Amino acid sequence: MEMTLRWFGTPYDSVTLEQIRQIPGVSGVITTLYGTKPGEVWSIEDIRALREEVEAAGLKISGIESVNIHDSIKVGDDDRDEYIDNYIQTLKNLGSEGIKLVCYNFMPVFDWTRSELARMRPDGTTVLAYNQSAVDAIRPEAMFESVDKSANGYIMPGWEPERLKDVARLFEMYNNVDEEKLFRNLCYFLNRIMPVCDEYDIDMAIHPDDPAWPVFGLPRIITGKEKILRLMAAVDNPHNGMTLCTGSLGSNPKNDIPDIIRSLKGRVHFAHVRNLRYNSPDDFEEAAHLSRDGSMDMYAILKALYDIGFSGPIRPDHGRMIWGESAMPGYGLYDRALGACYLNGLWEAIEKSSQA
Ligand code: DNO
Repeated sequence: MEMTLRWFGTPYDSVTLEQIRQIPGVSGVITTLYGTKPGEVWSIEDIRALREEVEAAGLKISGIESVNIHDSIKVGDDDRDEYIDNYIQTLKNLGSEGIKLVCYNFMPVFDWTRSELARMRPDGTTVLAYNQSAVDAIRPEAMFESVDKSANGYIMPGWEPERLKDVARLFEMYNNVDEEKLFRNLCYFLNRIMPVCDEYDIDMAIHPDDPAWPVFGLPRIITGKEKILRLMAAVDNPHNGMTLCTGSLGSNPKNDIPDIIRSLKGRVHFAHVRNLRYNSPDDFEEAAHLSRDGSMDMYAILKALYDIGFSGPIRPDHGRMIWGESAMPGYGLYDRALGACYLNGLWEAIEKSSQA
């Protein structure tokens, strides 16, 4: 296991590489070329400049989150092959710069969805939260505006204003796309990119849908154990793997996360570990990483990762906003640093007690 922190790049993040380097036990960042649009080729020069900046700060690039997928690929439009060719070129460029892990998602239109980006908790901290009735009551356009307005001036991942300014057209693209078609399009994409992943030893790590059910009537396909295992079997190559995101899978309390982890031995390439608190079947909010602050057993989750021999990067996920910090919601320094220390502590205890 390698502890990392997500970092959006100097122009986009309030957190610096120097700060990340000072978190005990964090040796790498998970980063991206945040200014690129889905479908563009990432040039070797841009990738190299990013790598050199990270390395100059004494860290390494442990993986990319995300190389986003163009909607034409998700929908299966006539021009999808051109966009897949571009994706393949990006993978080759990443591979030749020594980057071997790519996190992506296959959610239509939006990436993750939350109804609030700063819900106040009794201790004065704020967290991201999801309320189904609030989501049901809002149009997607209004949702975008509200996310954009509450993002403290940052661009939230997956909510790029330029792509989403025409939400209605994006929704139209998905008119004839049901779960089955989306699944087939995902397999088509993966089958086309696997040869280059084999050649450059790149692990593709699909991120689960967040929340783990359809929103705004759009299909969602990476929501639980059965569907994940179906994908692993459909493209049965070890480079086709998962980002095990506890907060996303865990949005549905019926998902038994340690069991899902154990069923995915060899296919978990990356882990996002964070806790959630369920308030009602309709409502959850994010919590501190500590088990007793939320509804998940973080020890059981890490123990399952340890038991399947997980050796990839792990990162604390969304943190609370604490100590007056102003940052991209979920991505401040302080609470994620606390999360990294807590997860490192749990891991050390698991490791030592397993070897005793
Ligand atoms: C939200 C993140 C997601 C994730 C993508 C992966 O904060 O977990 O935006 O990065 O779904 O492609």
